[in-house]
Amino acid sequence: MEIKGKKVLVVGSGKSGIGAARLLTDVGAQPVLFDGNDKLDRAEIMEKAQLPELVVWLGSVPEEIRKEIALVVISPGVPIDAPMLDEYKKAQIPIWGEIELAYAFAKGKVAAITGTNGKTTTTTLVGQIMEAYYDSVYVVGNIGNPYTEAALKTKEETVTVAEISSFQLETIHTFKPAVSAILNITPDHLNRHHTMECYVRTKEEIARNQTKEDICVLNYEDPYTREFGERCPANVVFFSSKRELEEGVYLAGEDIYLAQKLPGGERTAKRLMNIHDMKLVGMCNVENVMAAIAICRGMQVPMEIILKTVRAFKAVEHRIEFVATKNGVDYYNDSKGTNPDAAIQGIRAMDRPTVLIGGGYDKQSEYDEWIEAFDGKVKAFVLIGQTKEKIAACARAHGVGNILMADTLEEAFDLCVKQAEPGDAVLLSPACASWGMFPNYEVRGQMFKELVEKIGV
Ligand code: UMA
Repeated sequence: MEIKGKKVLVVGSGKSGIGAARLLTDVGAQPVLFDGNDKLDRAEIMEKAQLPELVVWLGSVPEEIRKEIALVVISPGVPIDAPMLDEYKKAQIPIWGEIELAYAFAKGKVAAITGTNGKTTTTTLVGQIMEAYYDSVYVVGNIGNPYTEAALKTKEETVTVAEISSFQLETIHTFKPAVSAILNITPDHLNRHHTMECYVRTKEEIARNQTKEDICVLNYEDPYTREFGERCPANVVFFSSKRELEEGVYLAGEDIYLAQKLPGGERTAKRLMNIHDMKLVGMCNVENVMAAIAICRGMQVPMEIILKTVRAFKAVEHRIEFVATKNGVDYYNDSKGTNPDAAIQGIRAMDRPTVLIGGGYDKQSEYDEWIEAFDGKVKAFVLIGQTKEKIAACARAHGVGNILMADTLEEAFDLCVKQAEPGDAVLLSPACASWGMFPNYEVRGQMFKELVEKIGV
């Protein structure tokens, strides 16, 4: 689609909307930036965008402008079924996501990673491996760097590593990664996608334009992704933490192996590394590493470079991140535990009595499995946010005692400090998004870390 000179409505004035408006300006289109929140400050948006000519509308867009729109580009936070999009759908105006817009102007090859959990760790690791081998590498997407900010800098030899959320997958049309990966699929964002089936289908979109010349890396131990392997249009490479695979990357004992079929049909299995040779902890990270190995092999990176980078790789910020020991108590920031499944990994990684902070924005999740995973380790459970009553009721039903309520993270933190004794851990792993209390999980995690640093000062 030729968009030079055309009016393009960009919905959402966050990182994605600003990235999209900049790219559109650079390619000669006329972006109209719209945000549904009329309380925002126009001057602040203009300042962030650094586009003096940018047209910004807050709350609503006048009808005469709406009539001239040739393309709508939506931010990930805007659902595809948002009522404001109805008139454009009716008029058959194309609606793209920010990822689709970036892809339309980007060059080179893409490795795209999705999954409910482990996306950020895997994307960061894959990015570092690519950087160790290729000269031009961009790491973009849900990780916090809009793809549109990088797209026009890419060249034929560029490798783009993209973390892609289900929100972003709702609005791709031609996006075609050379290698895609779905790490796992467990319930999340059901308020947005309505049903689990819809959420699973949205995740599968990552491979929709791939062919047998492309690769899709899937988790053999996840029932949804294993089943998708039978229908996937790409050449599937499985990884498994539970069994020896005929072909793919798998864990046997404490060693990671790569099994391949040779052209003559003969199978070879090569030991790649011991899991204690890496700095990451937890089975979820062993799975992330196996996926990263499969992805990078699919992108033709030599195995010795992959393994060298894996061995040196350290945990990502906000993901079961050790902050400090204060008065004999270890503090961990797992603010990225934004859904029950991620928070299960957080509590499982603790090996001592733990004071746990949970709760936040309500994504209509169920908390039973998370609370069952406490395994008697949670000595005090401090709850915050919109979900605190729902989680408290669930915790009581599972026999968890010592449940404390707080209105703010600061208040919750003070309660934790009082409850924790030397030898204990304090863990922020909320099982909920931060929205409603914080702009994002990074700000929540940062505040937690600052509170830890202030202890005893
Ligand atoms: N808005 C509207 N109308 C709507 C919804 C939102 O106008 O119907 C406006 C809001 O008023 C706000 C703006 O849109 O001003 C925000 O847009 P956004 O929510 O898409 O946020 P961005 O700042 O553009 O950040 C997005 C991702 N956010 C979401 O998916 C909610 C970021 O992922 C991502 O890093 C960034 O693009 C760059 O690609 C964050 C996230 O929480 C980390 N992702 C979820 C997750 O990981 O679970 C999916």
